[in-house]
Amino acid sequence: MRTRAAVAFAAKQPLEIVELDLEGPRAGEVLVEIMATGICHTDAYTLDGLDSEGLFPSVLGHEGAGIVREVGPGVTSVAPGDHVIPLYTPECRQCKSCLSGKTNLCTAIRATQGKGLMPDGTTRFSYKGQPIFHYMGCSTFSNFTVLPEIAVAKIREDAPFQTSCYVGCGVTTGVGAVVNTAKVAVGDTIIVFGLGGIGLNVLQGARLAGAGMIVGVDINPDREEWGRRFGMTHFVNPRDVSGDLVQHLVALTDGGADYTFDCTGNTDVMRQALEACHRGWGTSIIIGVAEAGKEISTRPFQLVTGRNWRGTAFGGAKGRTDVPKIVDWYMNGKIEIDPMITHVLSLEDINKGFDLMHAGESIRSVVVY
Ligand code: NAD
Ligand code: AHE
Ligand code: ZN
Repeated sequence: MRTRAAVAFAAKQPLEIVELDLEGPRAGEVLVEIMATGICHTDAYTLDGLDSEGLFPSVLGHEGAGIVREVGPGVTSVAPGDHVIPLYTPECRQCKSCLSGKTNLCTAIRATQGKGLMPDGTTRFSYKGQPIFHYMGCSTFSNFTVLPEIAVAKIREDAPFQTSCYVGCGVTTGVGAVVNTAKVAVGDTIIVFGLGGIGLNVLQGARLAGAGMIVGVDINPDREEWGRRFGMTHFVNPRDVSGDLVQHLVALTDGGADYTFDCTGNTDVMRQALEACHRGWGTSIIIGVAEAGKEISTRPFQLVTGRNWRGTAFGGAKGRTDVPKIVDWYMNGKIEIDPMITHVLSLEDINKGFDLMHAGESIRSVVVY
């Protein structure tokens, strides 16, 4: 079949809207009509050539929602007509990682996914006879895409695509980092660095978990109002702090936070986040994705004296199990999504979404097909 898609032909170039050829689903795969997709900072990072796994030409996008249109041989867990969210972290329920009960990082198809291919080592997309790579196993910047069955979560049919697509990455990552990874307890003090599409969801996760002091840190002053809307109790703009930011935060939080979260992808900020943790027990959780070649550092004494450094992918969520529940939380009013969708665009205007993100003007831009 043919599908309209925004293709990343090369790094640092705007996406181009073209018609691609798309092969139908093979065994264990499903064809999904994507109805809406968010634009996450990770898409921008890959397009900017900062991802060590970045491949071109490819169809980016990993934050979608849509409808199953066709299933390949052997598919049993979904059927045509089902509403689904694509999962860049699949859940096979059979691999060592899934069976461990200790992680959401399913390994069933990770190797081929990182190479821009389907599990059988081939690509379903092509343009003028040339193969086009998949991205994060999702490629939601295409109106139709093919996914392994283990990489779709079936969701309720009354959830609007335009907002529930955000559960495919940002919402689950932010809220999940708080409830699954950190396991924030009632009354805990937290600091969130970076109040964008992910950080605001960390804030609302912290509110849901009953955190006490919820500090937001961002260099964009407009983010203060945004943060307060989602549960932030204190705002710090590093540019307004005259002395050392870490000392300022440690003083503000009576010795440091129980949990800090990096939602910037900046390795200097990651160090600040670790060092703003409380001596003896504070844990810093890295969510941000750093550019290829960057490394984190701190004095080992920071860890000797009881601070912990951790990371999280997709908020520690097991996609097929947890994503439908998070959509329920949204539909039942436990968490908010609608106000964070600041811009709704057509596929033709997708590059505007990247511009808005870089200008700090959007929280989430969503493309509706
Ligand atoms: P975003 O662009 O919407 O937000 C980033 C925010 O960080 C902005 O508000 C910006 O002003 C702020 N910021 C930038 N530099 C800062 C600094 N030095 N100090 C304080 N604040 C600063 O991006 P997003 O979509 O929220 O994504 C955030 C990060 O999370 C990205 O690195 C993205 O790749 C990553 N991410 C990781 C996962 C995961 O599973 N681990 C999932 C989604 C996104
Ligand atoms: N490909 C990069 C790493 C990118 C990365 O860390 N991705 C996150 C999700 S970001 C979503 O917006 C993730 O899930 N990581 C776990 C995984 O298995 O990819 C690199 O550094 O090579
Ligand atoms: Zn993302």
